[in-house]
Amino acid sequence: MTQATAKSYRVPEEVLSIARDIKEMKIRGAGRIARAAAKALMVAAEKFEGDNVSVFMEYMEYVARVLVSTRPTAVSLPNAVQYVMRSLRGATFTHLEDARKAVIEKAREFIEYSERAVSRIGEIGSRLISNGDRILTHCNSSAVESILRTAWKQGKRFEVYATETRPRYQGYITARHLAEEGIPITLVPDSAVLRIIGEKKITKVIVGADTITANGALINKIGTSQIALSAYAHRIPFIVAAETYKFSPYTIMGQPVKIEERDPREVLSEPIPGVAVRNPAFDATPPEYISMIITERGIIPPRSAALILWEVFGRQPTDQARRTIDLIDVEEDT
Ligand code: RUB
Repeated sequence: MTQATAKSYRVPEEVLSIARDIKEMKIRGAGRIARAAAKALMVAAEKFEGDNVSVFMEYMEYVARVLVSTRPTAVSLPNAVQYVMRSLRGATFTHLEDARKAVIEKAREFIEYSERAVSRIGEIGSRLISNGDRILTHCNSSAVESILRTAWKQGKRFEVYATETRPRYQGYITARHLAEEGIPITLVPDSAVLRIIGEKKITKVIVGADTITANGALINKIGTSQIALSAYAHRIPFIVAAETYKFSPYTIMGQPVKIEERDPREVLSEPIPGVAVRNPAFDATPPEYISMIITERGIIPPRSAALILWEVFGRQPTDQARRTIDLIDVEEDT
């Protein structure tokens, strides 16, 4: 049997290019990645050229696998793909147009939900911001930006410290966005965090999330756990902003979260002979160091993560956790 490829399925270039952009981090941040994946499934459904329902199903499953294979850590990606694909997986269609419509509707629904969730987190989280706050954030998170922007628009006055976030410097994105809003923002090296917390009397740390596990641990950009430890040492709140599709149903069965290990050249562009380089892109912060998680459904203590999973996924988490998928690399395959 010959191996199916993007070419044999005639996957549109627009879909493959979204997958490549996620892999190469031109599209990045857990929420954006999830919305881009839903959009890719929508485009794939719209542009499918055949007329056979079962070929359409196979083709859509193939596209889903390519998308899920792009980056391993943010659970928002498989959650978004699963949300859209459930429209096909649980149903029997006789007409291609009905199947196509089902995918397009679900993808649109996910994207709209996700955008509303980010702005709802902004509203809920803004209530926690007070005049005079000195807030530290790490990396670049749309959910965190939504909180800060909303609070600022409400007239609250505070200042923000953003870490550079080596090696990809996503902190620069945060700094630029907040400066555009007129929010006082100071960029600091990652290694200055403990010093800044003490010296500037930081009042709150707020970060985003790539994945929240069933026991309430946070998986986020590398360096997050060091910041959480520093906040804990100074007894200041460490707050996480996470839409509910960043909670991982897979972890209910104890499946560990895969930490993406990226190209060492992101750390050291010119290799030094005899020097090994590691470049893990994410780390895990245990629930003990997390004060609260702001979701679009309200604020929860980290230990209630399993309740969110139960509410959002119902009995499905275990079904999902049993699913194993063969990964397909978008670059090697196209
Ligand atoms: C981004 C990162 C962000 C979360 C949350 O990592 O760790 O904190 O994804 O972002 P990367 P958002 O740049 O490697 O994708 O709130 O925008 O979903």
